[in-house]
Amino acid sequence: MKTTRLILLSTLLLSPLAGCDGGTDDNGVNEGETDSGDGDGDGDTETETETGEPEPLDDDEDGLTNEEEAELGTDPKKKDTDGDNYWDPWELAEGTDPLDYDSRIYTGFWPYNPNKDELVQGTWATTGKQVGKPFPRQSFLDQHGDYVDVYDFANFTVNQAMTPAFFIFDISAQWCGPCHNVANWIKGVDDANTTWIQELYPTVREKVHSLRIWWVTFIVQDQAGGAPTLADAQSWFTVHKDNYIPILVDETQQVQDTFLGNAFPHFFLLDPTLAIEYFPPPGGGTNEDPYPAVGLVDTLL
Ligand SMILES: [Ca+2]
Ligand SMILES: [Ca+2]
Ligand SMILES: [Ca+2]
Repeated sequence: MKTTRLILLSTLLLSPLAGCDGGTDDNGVNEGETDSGDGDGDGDTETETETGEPEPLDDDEDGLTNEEEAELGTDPKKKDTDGDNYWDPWELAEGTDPLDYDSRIYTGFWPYNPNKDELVQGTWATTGKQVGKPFPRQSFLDQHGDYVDVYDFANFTVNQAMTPAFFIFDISAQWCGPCHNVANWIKGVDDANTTWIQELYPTVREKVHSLRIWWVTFIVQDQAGGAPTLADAQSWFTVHKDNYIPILVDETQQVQDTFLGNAFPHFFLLDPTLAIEYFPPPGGGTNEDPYPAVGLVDTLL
C-alpha cells in the first residue's frame, strides 16, 4: 500500500512554496540600470546596481536553490530527497527532516498543500450546514496520532487531466452499527451488511481507492456516546483498515454539533476547496438513496 500511495502522491500537482520563486526582483529597477538610491546608506551607489544577475539555480524546481540544498544536504536533483512524499522545502517549513523517510509531515502520507493559506478560510462561527461555505479550518487528530490540517487535502489531484478530488465527510460514532457497516463496505467487505450498499452505490468504493474522491471519517462519539479520543480512531483503523481514509477525532465535538443530521451515519459532500457542495435534507434520504451525498458521488463524480 505504501508503494501505491507513493506513486500516486508523488504526482501531486500543487506548486511548491507560493511566493518563494526567488525570480523577479520587484524593486522597480530595470536590468542593467543603475539604482540612483543608496539603500544601505554607505554612500556607495555604484555597487547597488541591478545588472541582471542570473537567477539562482533550482534544478529540481522544488523552491530551494541548489546552493541552499548543498548547505542542507538535500538532493538538488530531487524535490523529495528522502522519498517520503513531502518535498524538501515543505519538510523544512513544517519542521520535519527532509533527509529522513520516517520523519514526515503526516505518518499516513496524506497530501500537503503549501498554498492552503490562500484558500477561503472557514471558521466555526461562520460555517453551518450551508452550501458554498468552506469547512472550518481545523487540525484534527488522526489514527496515527498526527494532527491533520484538513486544508492540506484541498485541490488534490492525482492526474492533471482529472478534476481535483471532492470529499465525502462521514460523521460516524463508535457505538453505531450502521457506521461500522459503511466502513466495512468502503474497505471492500461484501457481506449481508454491506452488499446492499454496494448495489446502491456501485462506483464509490473504486473512486475512493483511486483518489478520485477523499472519504474522510470523523469519529464524533465514543462507545458510550461521549467525546472521542485517539483510542477510538486507532481501534476504528484496526477494525476497518483502509490506508486511503483519514480517521479524524472530533475531540471538541464541534463537527458533531455543527454538522450532524438526524441520525448516524451522516454524510455530506464538499468540493475540492472544502466548500460544502451538498448537504442532505433534515429527513435524510430515501430507501433507494439512504445516503444522498454518497449517491451524488456515484452518479456525478
Ligand atoms: Ca531545489
Ligand atoms: Ca531538492
Ligand atoms: Ca522526511
